[in-house]
Amino acid sequence: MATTTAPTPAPVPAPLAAPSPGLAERLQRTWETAPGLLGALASVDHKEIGVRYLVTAFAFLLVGGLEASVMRAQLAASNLHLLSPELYNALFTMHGVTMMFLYASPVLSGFSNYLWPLMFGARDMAYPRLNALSYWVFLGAGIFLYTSVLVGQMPNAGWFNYVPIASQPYTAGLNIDFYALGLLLLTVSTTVGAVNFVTTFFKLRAPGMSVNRVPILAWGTLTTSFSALFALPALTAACVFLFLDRRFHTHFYDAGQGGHPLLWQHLFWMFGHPWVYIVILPAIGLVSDMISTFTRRRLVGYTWVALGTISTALLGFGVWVHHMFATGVPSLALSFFSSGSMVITIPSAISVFAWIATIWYGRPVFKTPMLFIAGFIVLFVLGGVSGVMTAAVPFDWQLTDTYFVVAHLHYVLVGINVFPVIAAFYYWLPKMTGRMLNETLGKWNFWTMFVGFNLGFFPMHVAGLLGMPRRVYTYESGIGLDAVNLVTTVGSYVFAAGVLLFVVNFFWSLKNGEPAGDNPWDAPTLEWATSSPPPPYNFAVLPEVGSRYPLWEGRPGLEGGNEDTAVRSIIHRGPPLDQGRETLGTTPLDGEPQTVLRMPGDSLWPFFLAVALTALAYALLFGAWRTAAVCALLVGASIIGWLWPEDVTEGLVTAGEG
Ligand code: HEM
Ligand SMILES: [Cu+2]
Repeated sequence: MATTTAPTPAPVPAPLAAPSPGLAERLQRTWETAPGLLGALASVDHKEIGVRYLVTAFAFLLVGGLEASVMRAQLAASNLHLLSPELYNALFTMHGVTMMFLYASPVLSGFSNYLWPLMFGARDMAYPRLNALSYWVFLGAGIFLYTSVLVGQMPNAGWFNYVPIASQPYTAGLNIDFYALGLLLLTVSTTVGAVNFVTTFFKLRAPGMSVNRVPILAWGTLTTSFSALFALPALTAACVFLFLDRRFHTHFYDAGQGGHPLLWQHLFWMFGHPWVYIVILPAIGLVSDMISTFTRRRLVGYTWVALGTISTALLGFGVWVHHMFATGVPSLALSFFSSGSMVITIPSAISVFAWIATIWYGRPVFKTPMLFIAGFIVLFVLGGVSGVMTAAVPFDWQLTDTYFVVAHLHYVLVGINVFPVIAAFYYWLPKMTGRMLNETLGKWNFWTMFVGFNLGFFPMHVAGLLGMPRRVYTYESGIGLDAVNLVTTVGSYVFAAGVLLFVVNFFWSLKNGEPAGDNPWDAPTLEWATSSPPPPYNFAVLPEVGSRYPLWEGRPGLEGGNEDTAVRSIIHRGPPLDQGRETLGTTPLDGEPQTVLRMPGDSLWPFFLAVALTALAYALLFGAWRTAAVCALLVGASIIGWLWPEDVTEGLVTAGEG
C-alpha cells in the first residue's frame, strides 16, 4: 500500500529543465518486474495486472460464447435432443454467470487498471498490492466456478439463482454451493478493486488535473466502484444466508419455517440491478473518450455525461423491484419502481444526445473503433427502448420470463459492453502491444458482428411476443417458433464468427501489425504521451496538466472551436521522483501537488493470500471443516506477512525492494 515518506507532506521537487541523463535506466531498474515465474507472480505493475485482467476476461467471453453456441444449436429446430434439459439448465446458468461475473465486469477493470495511471500521469494505482490481490482472487473464483464442470455439478438455477429451486431440498448436489462460494470470492476481488479505484481517483491524478479534467472513463469506473461498494454487501449477505441454509439448516429462505424466498430476490436484485450499471457505465466512459479522437473535437456536454453517469448509478439503486413485478408486490411499490425505471433512462438519453452532437459538430473519421462506436449507439437505443417497454408493469407481466427479456438483456449487454470493449481493444491495444490492428480485417470484424448480432437477437423479441418462454431446452413444432429460432441460431453463429475474426486480427497484428508509435490516433489524453508499450515506470518525469485534452493544446481547430489554444500542460519536464518507487499525491478535487507517495515493491503475499482464500472456498465446498480452519489460519498468516513492517529506506536507489 502507498505510504508517505514522512508524517508531514514532503516538499514536491521543483520541475527540472529536462530529465537528467541516466534517469530512464535508473527508473527502469527501480520499477521493472523481476524475470521468471516468481517475478510474474509477485508483479504489482498495473499494466501487467490490467493485461492479465483483459486476457482472462476475454478467455471467459470465449468460453461463455461457446456455451451459448451449444445452446443455440439445441434450439435451432424444434424437438431437438442434442442436450438434455438438465444440461441445458447448467449451460444457461454457466453462460449467464460467466458473462456477467467473469467477463463483463473484469474486462472493464482490465481497461481501467491499465489506463488509469497512464491517463492520470501517475506511476501506478494507489494500492498496487491490493490490485494484484484483486486479480488473483478473480482468477481463483473463475477456476473455482469452472471446477464445477470437472465434477459435473455446474450451477443450474440461472444466473440469479432463485430459491427455493436453489435450496438444498431441491438441488442437493454441490451445484449451488459452487455458485454461492464462487460469488463470495468474486465479492472479495471486486471490493478490493473498487477501494483501489476510489483512492487512485482522489489521490493520484497529475498536478492540475482537477476533477473536471479527467477522462470520462475515470468517472465511469469511479462511479461503479462506489456502486460496487454499496451493492456487493447485499450479494454477500444473500450468498452467506444461502450457504447457511443449505449446509447448516438455517431458515433464511425457508417459508415453512418463517423465512421468505423473496428475501433472496430482494437481496439479489439490490445488488443485481446496480451490477447491470457496473458492467456498462465504464464502457460508456470508454466510448465517450474514444469519440473525441475520432470526431476531432472535444466531447459535447462533458459535464452532463459525467453527471449522467453518477445519477444513473444513484437511480440504479432504486429500481431493483422491476425484476420482481410478477411476484405480487403491493401496487404502490409497483408504480414507484415502474416510474423509477422510466426516469433512469433520462441520463442515458442525455449521453446519447451528447455523442450524437459530438459526431454532428465534429469531423468523424470512420476507423474501426469508430464503427464499433456507431454500432454501439444504435444498439444502445434499441436496448433502451425495449427496457422502457418492460418498465411498464402490464407489459412486463406479459413478457416476463419470455425471450423478449432475453433479447432486451443481450441488446443492452452486448450493445453497451461488448461493442465498446471491442472498439476499445482496437483503440488501446496499439498502446499495449506497440502494434496496430489490421483495418481491413477490422471492418469485416465490425460488419459480421453487427449484422450477426441483429440477425440473431432481433428475432428474439418476436419469439418473446409469440410467447416463447426463456430457459426452455426445446419447443414444439408448428407453433410459429421454428423460423425465428433458426434465424436466431444462424445470426448467433455469424456474430460468433465476428468475435473470432477479432481474435484472428489480434494474433495476426501481434506479429505483422504496423508499429504504432506513441500516438497513432493523434489522441488528446495523457496515456498517448508515453511510448507504446509504456516503460514500467510509465513517465520518466511526472506531467502537469492544464486542460482536459493536454495533447491537443496549441492545435487550433482540434479542441472544437475553443478559442483558447494556449499550451498549458507541461508534459516532458517535471519532477523525476527517482528515489525508489515514488509517485505524486495530489489533492482530491483540484489536483494540487500535496505529497510524494512511496509505492510498495513487488510481493508474493497477494498471490499467497488469494491462494489461501480460494483454498478456503474449496474446503467449505466439500464440507472439510478442519481443512477450512487451516485455510482460514493461512489467510490470516498471509495478511500478517503482507502487513509485516518493511524497512522503508530499503531499495531507495536500486530495484528489488521487498
Ligand atoms: C455469442 C453471443 C451470445 C449468444 C448466442 C447468447 C445466447 C444466449 C442464450 C441462448 C441464452 C439462454 C436463453 C434461455 O434459454 O433463457 C442466454 C442467456 C443469457 N445471456 Fe447470452 N448470449 C451471448 C452473449 C452474451 C453476453 C456477451 C452476455 C453478457 C455480457 C450474455 C448474458 C446472458 C445472460 C445474463 C443470460 C441469462 C441467463 C439466465 O437466464 O440465467 N450473453 N444467452
Ligand atoms: Cu434492473
